Amino acid sequence: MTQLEPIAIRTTRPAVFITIPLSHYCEKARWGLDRLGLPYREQAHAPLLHRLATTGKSVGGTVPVLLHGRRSLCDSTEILRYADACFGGDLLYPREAALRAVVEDLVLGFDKELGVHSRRWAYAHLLAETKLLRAVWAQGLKPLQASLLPLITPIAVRLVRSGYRVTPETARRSLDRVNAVFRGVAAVLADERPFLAGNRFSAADLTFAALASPVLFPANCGAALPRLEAVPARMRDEVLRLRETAAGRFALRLYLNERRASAPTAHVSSGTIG
Ligand SMILES: N[C@@H](CCC(=O)N[C@@H](CS)C(=O)NCC(=O)O)C(=O)O
Repeated sequence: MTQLEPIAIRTTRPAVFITIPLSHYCEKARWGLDRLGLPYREQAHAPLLHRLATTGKSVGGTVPVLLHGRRSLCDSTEILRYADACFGGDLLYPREAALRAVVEDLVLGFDKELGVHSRRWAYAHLLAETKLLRAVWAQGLKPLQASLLPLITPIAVRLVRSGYRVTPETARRSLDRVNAVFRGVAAVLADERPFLAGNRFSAADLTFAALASPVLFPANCGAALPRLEAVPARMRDEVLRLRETAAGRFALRLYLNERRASAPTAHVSSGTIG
């Protein structure tokens, strides 16, 4: 794995990385930060309470948000581009223009399609499992936020259901969309290339694997996913099936070979109200 010395950022204090630990978009950004070794301190939030930290920073108050020096990056792709640039570029985003355009295109496509549909499908199974969800949402929180979870969970469940339009019908359609993305990825990989764009790992591979994590539950994943054994059988069966597809195997291989653990400076702590 390529690792450059972070010359440009050595003097800056660790970035603040605002997350909901279950979020796969947060996992996407976290993977980039970990891979490049950009020092950060993760500030974990319960859903709803994250708004206290993100409102006025990101469009719609979403996570992840990265605060670094005077910069605030409010979207997972922006964070990947920024981290890459901090280390001189050409690590997650190829310097060569045509190849970079391919990577940008793939990332955008996964953001808009895979990320939305893998999340909706996963929530369709998890929203009914209130106890499990609450335990997952509690991971990484400081005691005050964790103590508010019993109060917040029923409201957050309702908001997630309506905000992401989670119904049995939309969940079925979302699974179809995930399957279609997986087929597309399998088609790209059919010539036995090792990565999606060019012959080395890029933001495209990272984004695919991270945004597929809610349907694959990869070992090594930095998101606070429940244990696969703890989820409803119908969800588990589908995860096991997707893991056996060519794209599923590819994502699991990326997690195994390309996802190293969080940097030693990184740790989950709670947010401003914790
Ligand atoms: N385009 C954004 C999407 C981020 C996103 O949808 N984040 C979700 C968590 S997975 C979120 O913040 N949801 C809570 C909210 O909308 O307030 C990115 O890539 O960062």
